[in-house]
Parts: sequence; C-alpha cells; structure tokens
Amino acid sequence: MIPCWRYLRSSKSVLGFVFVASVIWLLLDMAVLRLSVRDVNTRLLKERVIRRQDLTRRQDKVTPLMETFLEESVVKQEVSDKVSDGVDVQPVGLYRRRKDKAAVKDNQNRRGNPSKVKPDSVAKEPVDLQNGVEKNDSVALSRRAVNAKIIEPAKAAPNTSVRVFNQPRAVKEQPPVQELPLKEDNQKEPPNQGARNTSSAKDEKLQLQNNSIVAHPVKASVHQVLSLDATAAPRDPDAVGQFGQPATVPSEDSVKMKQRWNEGFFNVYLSEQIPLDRAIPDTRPEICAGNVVHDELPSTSVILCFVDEVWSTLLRSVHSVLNRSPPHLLKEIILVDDFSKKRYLKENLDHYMANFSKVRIIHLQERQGLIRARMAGAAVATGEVLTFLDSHVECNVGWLEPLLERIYLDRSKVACPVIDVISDQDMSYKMVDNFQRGIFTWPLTFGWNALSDEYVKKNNMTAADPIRCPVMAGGLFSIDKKYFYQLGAYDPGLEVWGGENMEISFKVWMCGGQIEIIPCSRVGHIFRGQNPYQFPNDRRKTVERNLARVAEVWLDEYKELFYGHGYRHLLDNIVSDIGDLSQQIQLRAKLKCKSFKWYLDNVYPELEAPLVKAAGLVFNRGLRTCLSVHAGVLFFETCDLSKQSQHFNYTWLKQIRQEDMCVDHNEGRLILQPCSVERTALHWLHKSSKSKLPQHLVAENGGKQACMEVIKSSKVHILHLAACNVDSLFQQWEFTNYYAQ
Ligand code: LR7
Ligand code: MN
Repeated sequence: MIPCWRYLRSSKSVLGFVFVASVIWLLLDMAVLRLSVRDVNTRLLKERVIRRQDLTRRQDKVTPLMETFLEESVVKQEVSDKVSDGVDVQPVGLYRRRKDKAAVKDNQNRRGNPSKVKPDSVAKEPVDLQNGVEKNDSVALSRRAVNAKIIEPAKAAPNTSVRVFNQPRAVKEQPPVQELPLKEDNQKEPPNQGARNTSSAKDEKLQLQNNSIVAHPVKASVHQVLSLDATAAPRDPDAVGQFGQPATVPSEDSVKMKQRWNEGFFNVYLSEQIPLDRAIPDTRPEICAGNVVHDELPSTSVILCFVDEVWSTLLRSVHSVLNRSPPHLLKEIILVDDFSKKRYLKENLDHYMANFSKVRIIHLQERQGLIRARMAGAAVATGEVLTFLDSHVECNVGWLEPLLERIYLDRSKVACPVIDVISDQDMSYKMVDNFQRGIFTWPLTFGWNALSDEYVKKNNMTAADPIRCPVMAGGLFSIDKKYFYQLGAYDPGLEVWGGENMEISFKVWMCGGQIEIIPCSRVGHIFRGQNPYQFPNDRRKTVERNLARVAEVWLDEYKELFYGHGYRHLLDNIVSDIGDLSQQIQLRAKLKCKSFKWYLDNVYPELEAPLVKAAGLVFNRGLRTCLSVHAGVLFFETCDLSKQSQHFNYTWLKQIRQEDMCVDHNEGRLILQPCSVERTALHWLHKSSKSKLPQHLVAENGGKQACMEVIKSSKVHILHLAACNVDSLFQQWEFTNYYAQ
C-alpha cells in the first residue's frame, strides 16, 4: 500500500500514467472512426468518381465508371458499314481512345483556337461555303434559325449580354403558376436552383465541390452532374469538323457538295467527312458542371423521328446520345422511320443499329408526319420520361441529367435544352446566347426572345437557372411519359409538320404544367432553309390547317387574332376543312384546363393581344354625329359615350359589330345582320396601312370596292354604299379607341 502510495505521489509517475491512458484511448477512438469513415466513403465514392469525369477541361484520367461508360458507347461503335444508294458510310470507329496526355492537351488547345484546325484531307483550296451555296433566302428568313443568336465557341464567354429580337419586351415578374393535383407525390427539394438561396443548400453544394468529402457528411441522394463524354479524348484530333470547328470543302469538290446539298438542305457532303462521334465544345455556362442532381432520376426513352434523314446526321445524332448520356438513365433510343423513301434507312440502318443494344427502330408502313410518328415512338417507349429529339442533332456534355432533374422535381414540368446551332454551311457547333425563351407572335409564329437585363437582375438569375418558356421550339424536350398521356399526347389530327409545338405548349401551361428551358442542357441542331422531304399535300396549307386546329381548340375568343393576322381565308369551310375537333375540345374540358386569357395573363403577359382592333363610338367626320342602333335599325344621333346603342367594335375579322349583330350591306343599303364569320360581305377595311383610304370603311362588293357613306338629309340621314371618294368627309369614320393597326 505504502509503496503504491509513494509511487502515485510522485508527479512524474502521475504524468506517465495519464500519458499511457491517453494513448490507449486514442487508439480505440481511431479504430471506431475508421469504421464509420469507410461507411461514408462508400456512399460518396460515386461523387468522387464523378468529380474526375470532367476530362474535357481538367485531366484525362479514366475512372472505372468512365471505363464502363466508354465500353457502352464509343468502343462499341467500331462498326464499319457501307450503304447502298451510292452513299459511302464512314466507319464510326475512326478514332481510338487515346490516353496520352499530350494528345488531350493538344485537343484542349484546339478547342480554344479554331484557326488551328485544318482538316488534312481538305486543306488545299478551301471554298467559302457561305458564298458557294445558293439558298432560298426568303424561305430561310421565315424560318426559326434566323432568330438564334450565335456566339463562336472560341470567343464565347458564358453569360454574354442579352440580345433582343422580334419586339423587345420587358419581362414582368410572373405570378406563381397554380399547381396541378398531379404534383402531390412530387414535392421534392431541388438541390440546385430552387434551393440556391438557402444557406444549407449552398453549403451542400460547396461540400460537393471541394474534396473534403469525409469531413462533411453529405446528403447521399444527390451527386454532381455527370459530365460523361466518350468523345472527350477523340482518336483523331485532326479529323474534319473535330471539336465542332468550322470545316471547308476543297474547291475541287464544290460541285459534289452542291449536288448533295438538297438531300438535306445543309452541307451533306461535308457532314459525311466529319466523324460520327466527333467531339464538340462544352457550351454550358461554367457553373453547370458543378451543379448537383438527384441520384434517383427517372430513366428516359429518347425518341427520334425522321423521314429521309441524311445518314451521317442521323447516326451522329444517335452517337451523341450514346456517347454523352449516363447509361443508367438512357433506357433506349427509339428511331421512328416515318416511311422514308431512302433505301439506306431500311436494312442498312437496321444492320448498323443492331450493334447497339439500346437502339430500337420502328419502320412506319405509311407516312404519318412527325406528330403521329412521335406518338408511335411514345407508344412503345419503356422509359419513365420521353425525350424527343430531331434527327440532326448533337447532344452535348451533361445534357440529360439537368432535364430529368426538373421532371424528377415536378413531373408536370416539361424541360427543353438550349438549342445550340450546328451550321448548315460549315457544320460548326455554335453556342447560342443564354437567357432566351421561346415565344410566339400573331399568327402563332414561333420566335426567340431574350430576357431583359432587368428581369435577369430582378430575379437574381444565374446563367444556370431554368427559364420559363411560353412556347417551346418543338423538337427537343423531355416530358414525363404518364403526364404526356394524361395530357392526351398530341392532337393526332395534326399533319406532317408544324403547329404541334404551339399545341403542346398551350396544353401544358393551360392544363397545369410548365415549360422550361434548362441552360445547363445543350443540344446542337442543324437549322436549315427548307424541309428536305415531301409534304403529301401543300406545305403551306398543311401548316395553316394545323395552326387552325390549335387555334380552334385552345385560343378561345383570341382565335380571332389568329385568323385576323392573315388567316381569314381558313374560316371559309369550303376552302379548308380542318377536320373534326370534338375529341380535342372534350379533352380540354375533361382536363379542366384554364382559359387562354389565363395563359396570357399569367404566362405570357408581354404579348399584345387586344381582342378588337378598335372600339367605341363610330363618328362620321362630315355629319359630326355618331352611328347608333334603335330597334335593330342603324341611324345617326348626337354622340354620347354613355349610350350602349352607340358602342361598336371593329374586330380582327373586320366586322363592325354590336353584340351579335354586324353592319352588312344589301343592294347598297346598310343594315344590321346576325354576325357570321363565313359571310364576306361583313368585312370592312379600315385604317389599313396598305389602303389609300385609311379613314374610310371600305367594303368588297362583288370584287369592286365601295365605301360606307352617309347622305345628310333634313329628315333621316341615309346610310349607304357609294363609290369611294378619298376627299369626302361623309365617307370618313373614326372609332373612339384604336388598339391595333
Ligand atoms: O413528316 C415528317 N416526319 C418526320 O419524321 C416530317 C418531319 N419528320 C422529322 C424530321 O426528319 C425531323 O427529324 O421530324 C423532325 C423535325 O422536322 P424538321 O427538322 O424538318 O423540323 P424543323 O427543325 O425545321 O422544325 C421545328 O418545328 C417543327 C414543327 O413541327 C418540329 O417541332 C421540329 O421538331 C422543330 N425543330 C426544333 O424545334 C429544333 C429547333 C428549331 C428551332 C427553333
Ligand atoms: Mn430539325
């Protein structure tokens, strides 16, 4: 006891004891910690792997995940084929995946320096394709491509200034859109955009971005967006068009080039020289690569419909999907051949695609048009989400997950990528301006519209934030499959091409969904001047008819604006039969969709959409009194705004209307008749910019023009049709208010 006491009393010994105890404690602690760290590490292994994926910009290490992915994409593509119809098909496996750093570095340099890339085979005497090829300018101008602003990738800075075209419009803050009952099971927290203002979301994002993954436990349910790209280290960096750079055709080949042009109305000859799995510049805004998405995103079926598509562009589209989509999210690619005439799109295509287990082909036995062809693809799709693409696209790095993420968060959202431009002339891949949305002007003409700086600032928008989109371009979007069918898919009565983008857009918005452009998802598309395929009926008539169907079903009273902007002739049923609409009208009622007025007020308030061109009193400048109605008869009296009997509308259909009665003429006398859109005698030209008689009310009378005139009389003034006289004040009329020209 005493020796022990002595021992403990010595301070040296006490210190020694404490030291030994601490060491033992520490060892035990570390063992426990190791176990838990291993657990966390396993869960986060995926994140680490992902972080290594960005080969294009950072390094060329190939991770195990990348290996698997490459196996499923590029490596399998080493298929060479030759097709009939005299079209030589270039072997896809032109490139070997290179691991040497020098090559990757070389590639990276080239991305930033377009002038360095000169395709070996065509370097001699390049021809300026812009000038070398004739193009139908008038057609090209009326098309959509002209609207997209292009930024050369090499010069482009993310988030470049906003460009305004069409009518520049200040975008007002949007009231929240009412939610669908559909959403109940979909209230998930967005990891990026939606939550970006909360500090916890920010922290989470930061944790995922830096490497201290063990120190900070992270929600296992999200990961950094996968930047998979099997073409990141292309096997032939000097190939024509590699990295999406502009390419040229040597002058000796310019005849061939011109001969091939009309096969696709783009540079088909050049496209054939370009590798089917070429690399393209990553045009996403910089912040996109760091965004996180949920682990359990829905899978998608990618549906590409085509009719007589050019071989090289069709295959390049497919390879871009295979090469840049996470395999676990890509359920299948469904190619719908809309009864093409080209022979290479039959057995040769089947044979070629047999090498890719995910690709399925449907050959339609009759021409259906792109709308019904898409529905045929959707009908056999097994993915949870449908992703529609045109058949001449190139999907960019990380294109898919940001689209699926939006649908995962809310399945009534329809997500569209930003559509970059693949030049029809030199096949270069060009980045377009951020902050653009799809809109329409009358008569349902699609266009792009840049968000105003003010709107971007006010909403504190980053370059990665989704953009609310009143209408989509049409060809490229992801939609939840169940939701697509819940909406009744497309109107199957729409033929061949056109108008379906309006239909799906109105339907989505008015029936509870939303359409967004996702700037972190980019897909290039070849914009061309003409459709390279036949329209079974007249192209113009087909599109007009489709639009009229859409207007009749969705525009309510605003359909007059559509007809009034150059489509009046469609109202004449004898000339145009737009088909049975009862199913579509029933569907709208069944879905309890909101009114078009609601859509205008809430989704697209910037659109000018006055229901009438002019309204109020109808004042005669000679008589200096106003038109009025008493007991169904027209007469004149002292102007008095408070009298409803003096109120008339001048409508988009050019009627002068009071309630259901319209000013008509019969053997020169003016009378009131029940309004009817078919009756052309009810049309009055007024304030027409083309007319030499802008103040007049001009009627078409048996092919001749006649003007509304009042003859002053001491008893009853006479209202009649007279030969037009530009100077007569008794033929000049004015409405109180004008709303449109
Ligand atoms: O009868 C047909 N059958 C088809 O399968 C007609 C066409 N198609 C295919 C065709 O091969 C192509 O793959 O359908 C696809 C679209 O046809 P395009 O490429 O001739 O159309 P586009 O790019 O000129 O037109 C746009 O508007 C169309 C209106 O119906 C469709 O919505 C297109 O998908 C759409 N394209 C885009 O949105 C891409 C970006 C253009 C913009 C802006
Ligand atoms: Mn297209």
